[in-house]
Amino acid sequence: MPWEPRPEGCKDVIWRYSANPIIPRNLLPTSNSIFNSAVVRFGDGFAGVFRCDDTNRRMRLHVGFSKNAMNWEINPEPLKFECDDKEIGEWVYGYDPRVCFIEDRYYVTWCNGYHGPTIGVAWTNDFKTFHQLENAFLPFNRNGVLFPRKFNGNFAMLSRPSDNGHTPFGDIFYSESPDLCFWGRHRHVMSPAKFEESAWQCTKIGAGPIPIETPEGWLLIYHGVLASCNGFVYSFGSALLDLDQPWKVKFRSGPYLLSPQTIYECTGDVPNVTFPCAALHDEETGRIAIYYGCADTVTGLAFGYIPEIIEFTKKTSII
Ligand code: BMA
Repeated sequence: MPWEPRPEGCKDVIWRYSANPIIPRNLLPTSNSIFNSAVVRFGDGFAGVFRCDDTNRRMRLHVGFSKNAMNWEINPEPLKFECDDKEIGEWVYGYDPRVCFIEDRYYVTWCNGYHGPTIGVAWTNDFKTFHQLENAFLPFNRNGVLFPRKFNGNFAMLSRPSDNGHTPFGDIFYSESPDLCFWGRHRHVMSPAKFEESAWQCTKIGAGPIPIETPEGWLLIYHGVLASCNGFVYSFGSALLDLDQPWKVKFRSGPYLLSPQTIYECTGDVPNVTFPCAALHDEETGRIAIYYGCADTVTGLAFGYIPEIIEFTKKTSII
């Protein structure tokens, strides 16, 4: 997996890759921007589903492959889902994908246009054919993130009910499904923080990469939004969720892990956005590489150690 050691003198829990951004906005002849994307290990390399907004400014998903998870070859043609039901399969728009391996296949969840944004679900074995299932929830919803294993035989997903626009609110919820068609057992996970306590996450929050199972709980990296006098600012932080009842939050970081500070995070189509959608990690070394969209324009990479992130989450917790 990609890795670069912590720079000398750096005391931050996570640090940016020195060659960021790893994916430029115009990698494809038709791309306006490539960001908020999902990557996973696949075969002897890596695969991913990328948010590529085109130069019509339409939000499209594209499949990509890489040997080292840093240099990506992204298909110039948009991803086309196969779906038995025309009403569900009709493409309107899609963005902010996540990819999760559960049991024997890869599942893609994304923000799917169906009378407004909701959570689309599909699966693939080969990143060539994608079988689209029912939308998980009613509109409006965003940031649908599956857990990598079942709970009492049920699939589990985090999501963030929203509105049809640039939602000025948002809590994270948990839901279960026996078949990825019917969803229920909805539970509240967490609300935005109090402004006085942790302002970067006081307007809305949403799950980021697929949660990582650790002995201390599910490590959830999530984005949080501050409504500043100059618009929304998207940072990200970390939480630890109960291993058996993942809607119960044990710890939640007060400070952010990363906020928009570099030129590529602060300038672009939407300034001041760092938006994580995927992470690769190594059990043995504890290393983690977090993929995040920068200013809704390019894709960046940040590194850290899972044990250090857990320690930070507990030490700074606002719970
Ligand atoms: C959210 C989503 C994200 C985007 C963010 C900042 O509502 O649309 O895709 O990165 O806004 O524009």
